[in-house]
Amino acid sequence: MAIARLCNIPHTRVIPYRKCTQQDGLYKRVGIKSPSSLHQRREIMNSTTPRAFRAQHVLAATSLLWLAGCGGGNDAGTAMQASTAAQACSTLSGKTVGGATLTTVVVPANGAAPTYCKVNGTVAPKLNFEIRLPNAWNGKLHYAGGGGYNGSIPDVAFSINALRQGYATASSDSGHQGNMLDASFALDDANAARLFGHLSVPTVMSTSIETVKAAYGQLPTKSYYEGCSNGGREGLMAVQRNPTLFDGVIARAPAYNWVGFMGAFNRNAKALAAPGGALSPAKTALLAKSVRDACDGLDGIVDGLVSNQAACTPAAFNPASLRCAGGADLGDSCLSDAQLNFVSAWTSDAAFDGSATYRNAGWSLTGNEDSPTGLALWVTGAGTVTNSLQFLFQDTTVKNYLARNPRADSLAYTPWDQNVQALNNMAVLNDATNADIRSFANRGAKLILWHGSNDAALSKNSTVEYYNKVVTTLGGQAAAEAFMRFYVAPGVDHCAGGPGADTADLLTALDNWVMREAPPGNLTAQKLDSTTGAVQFERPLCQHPKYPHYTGPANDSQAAKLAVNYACR
Ligand SMILES: [Ca+2]
Repeated sequence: MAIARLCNIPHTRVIPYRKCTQQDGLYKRVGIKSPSSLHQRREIMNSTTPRAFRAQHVLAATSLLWLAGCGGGNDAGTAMQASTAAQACSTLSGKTVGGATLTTVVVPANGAAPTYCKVNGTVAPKLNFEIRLPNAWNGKLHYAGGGGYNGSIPDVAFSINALRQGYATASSDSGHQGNMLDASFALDDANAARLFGHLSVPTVMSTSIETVKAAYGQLPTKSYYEGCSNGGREGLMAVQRNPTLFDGVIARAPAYNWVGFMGAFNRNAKALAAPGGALSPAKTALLAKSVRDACDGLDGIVDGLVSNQAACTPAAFNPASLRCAGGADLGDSCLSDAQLNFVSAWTSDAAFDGSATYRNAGWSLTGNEDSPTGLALWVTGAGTVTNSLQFLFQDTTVKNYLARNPRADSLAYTPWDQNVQALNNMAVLNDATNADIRSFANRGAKLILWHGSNDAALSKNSTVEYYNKVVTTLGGQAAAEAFMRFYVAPGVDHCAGGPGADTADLLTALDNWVMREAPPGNLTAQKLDSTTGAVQFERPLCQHPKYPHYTGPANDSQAAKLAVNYACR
């Protein structure tokens, strides 16, 4: 899921840019209270990088392989070879590729965004795509995935990093038009539901490959994908169902277990909606501080980040220690039994009838529950659960996939697995839970997983589960490491933001792996100033299950900012 779509910034954002405008768009469109009224807006905006700068750091990525039999405009591939964006636009204007008539416009350089040729078209009946062609093509194709329930073409911000490196980049609205929180397309448009679930990426890839060939006279040499949230799911879906489509995939915070996490969203919302269950910002701050007090130093430095999350066990911090005397709500210094019931639901696994894959791993306590783009935005609604994104996502899912009734009350839809056939139908469309990805691995393709440890939208622990299942299915760690990496970014929120270091160039790491057989090891992540783009601090981006442990001099704030003073343990 991703916030991005609302402000027309794909959710896939790469580690670096932000939700800035996204948040604005989100709240506007959904009509819920803006973070400003929740005392969050300033912090959200502060955590955002300017658009131009943002673009510079996008990770996105993608690219493609040809899908034989798809698309196929009869004049594709016959064009003159373009060498600049203007020439590409001239070559492609008015052409028909895969049945889609192309319109083109040269978009001049703007800030960090280079000049590019913007190519638009529609695969009938209404799958809108956009392909961006740089001035100097590097021969490769990049695909930037969507966010939430999609519904609009991801903003160019998610393609700028790739464009600057010379990639042709592609994106789509996945076959319906609307806001990212609205699944009504799935109620009565089976084709749109299939496109959203798993068909839009291979369809658009086919058209994109033909378009690239028409522009440059040759097929892309490599194709990469990158997406976050639903975009991460789309990437894993391609790995599982179209294993020849990409040479490399970056799946960040993947929403791969759609049935399971939507069920967990429903359970979280019910716990918060129960009498006395609402969690106010003050209570959330109490919880976060209590976790930090117990666990911040377990990674060698008290820096506001609980990087050694695995050590922050109930023995180190037990939420029950915050219980109000007698269990009733006695104010901001304690949690009532109803509020502790929510914490229990939040942190425990959920499993549903119908399949062993209909499950969700509970969220860890992180010490950063008070991040403005964390629990308040996604789960508690700052005390009003119906304002939260989890509530809104599960609500539209109940209405349009499960109850199939636009007037259904999602909080009264109990239990979540009352209609296993409905769960099965949604899983066939949207679940990317298959861990047998040998077809992808055996071709030599590469997969990079990434998840922020303070992700309040999608549980990092669910990605851990998928990673572990793949390791088991592929026959062990060595076989898995031959084609897969998994990085966890401490203190980073959903896709980006939060107090942790959220910026890393995964696209370059992937490309070096694919092109030069240089497997990525531990990487370096940065936290950038939202205004100037200056590096505020850095941390190692460790391969799971390692975390960055401080090894530098004590009480040295400058040393604490440098990745070299941490070791992945
Ligand atoms: Ca720490």
